[in-house]
Amino acid sequence: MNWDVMLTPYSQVVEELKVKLKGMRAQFEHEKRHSPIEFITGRVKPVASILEKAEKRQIPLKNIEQEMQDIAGVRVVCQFVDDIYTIVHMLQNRNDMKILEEKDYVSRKKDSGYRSYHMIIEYPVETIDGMRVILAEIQIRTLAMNFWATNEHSLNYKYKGRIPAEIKERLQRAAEAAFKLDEEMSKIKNEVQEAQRIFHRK
Ligand code: 0O2
Ligand code: 0O2
Repeated sequence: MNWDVMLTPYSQVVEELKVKLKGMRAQFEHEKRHSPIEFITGRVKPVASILEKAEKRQIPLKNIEQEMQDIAGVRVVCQFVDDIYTIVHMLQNRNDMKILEEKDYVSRKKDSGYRSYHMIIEYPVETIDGMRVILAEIQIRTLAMNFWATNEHSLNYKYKGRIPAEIKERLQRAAEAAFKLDEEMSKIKNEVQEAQRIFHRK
């Protein structure tokens, strides 16, 4: 497989989605409204990770583009839990992507303690050989959820997916603490936003 050629449209998709999401943020800022988007990151899954996941899930290489949905991935990080659903609704109303699947791990966390809202989309991209429809994953989460997931991801990597029980327990507690933090911040959201508006005017 020529990975460079195969992955080119995927990086095009990641870049286009980042531009569009950043455009949404800029519009909120210009209108002096609270932006539900704090920042955006994106990546094309590295070839080694694609191969590893294909092996684990028993996906034949020829089916990868249909069956592996997160080769192109963008992550939208927000301040407040409400913002997640604001973004979800905005994405649901767009005409430039088709949502195939939604997983709400925000209201129902995974066993690991992971919280995030996932969307699998079909996104059309123009290539020199014509239009192609590419699968991509959008993850939407708060700063607190992101903090937790980033650390848990590193530990999973370190322990090759077999995190010791004691650390797992700590992660569960950390996940609860992150959730509490989101809840508390939601309660003072209006205060925080007013302060940010005043700060922005100056
Ligand atoms: P990119 O820009 O897509 O190549 P910005 O224009 O604000 O989105 P900038 O000015 O390039 O980004 O730099 P910044 O804000 O320092 O962020 C550098 C990268 O780190 C960006 O990813 C951010 O999305 C990401 N990032 C990670 N954590 C944070 C955070 O807590 N706050 C902010 N503002 N950014 C964070 P990209 O997409 O690779 O950058
Ligand atoms: P990477 O390294 O981030 O690319 P499922 O079949 O539902 O069990 P599936 O189809 O992979 O799993 O979808 P799911 O559960 O929505 O997860 C997709 C991605 O979400 C993962 O990609 C992770 O990025 C993130 N994710 C899911 N669960 C966890 C978790 O417990 N902890 C952390 N830190 N991230 C999680 P990859 O390909 O696994 O990994």
